[in-house]
Amino acid sequence: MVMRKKSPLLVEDNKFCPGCGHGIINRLLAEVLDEMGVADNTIGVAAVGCACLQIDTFGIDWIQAEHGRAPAVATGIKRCRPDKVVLSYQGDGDCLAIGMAETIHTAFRGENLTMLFVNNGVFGMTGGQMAPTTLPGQKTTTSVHGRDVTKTGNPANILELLATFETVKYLARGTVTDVAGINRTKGYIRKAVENQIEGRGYSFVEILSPCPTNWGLTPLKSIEHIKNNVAKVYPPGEVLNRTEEAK
Ligand SMILES: Cc1ncc(C[n+]2csc(CCOP(=O)(O)OP(=O)(O)O)c2C)c(N)n1
Ligand code: SF4
Repeated sequence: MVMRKKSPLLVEDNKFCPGCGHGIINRLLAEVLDEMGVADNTIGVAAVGCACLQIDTFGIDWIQAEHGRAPAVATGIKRCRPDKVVLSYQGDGDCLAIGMAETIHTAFRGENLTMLFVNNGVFGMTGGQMAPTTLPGQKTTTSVHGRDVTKTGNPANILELLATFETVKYLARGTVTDVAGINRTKGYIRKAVENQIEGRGYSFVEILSPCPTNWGLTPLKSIEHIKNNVAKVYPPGEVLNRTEEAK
């Protein structure tokens, strides 16, 4: 087996639970920024939750935004410093619950930004509460009998919604469940960063990610759960690419 060397941007071991998808996604983002030679010129806007645990271990400049406010903070930074690569990194509780307004309005405005959205179906750090992305029937600490869609609605599909905005230029959904999926996800992240550098406008990449700790599953069972259940509700792939017309 050939082991790939870790990106020099990952300056310390990460703080995520074993089997957590954030660690893989961190590595992909680090590889992309490193390979593109833009790490020194990048500002990451971290959210709250486990989605912010990389601020000490991932060697780019980070700022942490209040819960849900990452797209607004990223907008301010990018407008003041258009020469910087600015990206946000959010979980689903952050991006689609408390921060839905910021997510929508940043897309409406078509900011020239790269938004990364880690969908693990729960509020991870605070104990696995139901999120807008929780699957129908999924048990969480706030839906102990399983999510009842007659009371809480269906899982939010943000890519379907954003695809209706003409200001949005690039949308993709990746997975981290196997090597092919991980490689495709890296390609989506790279495209989303390239789009910003080329001034093509708003790019948003969702990544389906395991949270074994709150799902009560082993890391391997968590991967199977994504393949067999989560990916059926949230099909992976490139959803929208208007970057040709944006050139
Ligand atoms: C205004 C505010 N409300 C609530 C919290 C508590 N809080 C911290 S992390 C978190 C959960 C975040 O979940 P998610 O965005 O899905 O990220 P994950 O932990 O799953 O990566 C919450 C509710 C907070 N920090 N600030
Ligand atoms: S609680 Fe879940 S999202 Fe947070 S680090 Fe652990 S596995 Fe990852």
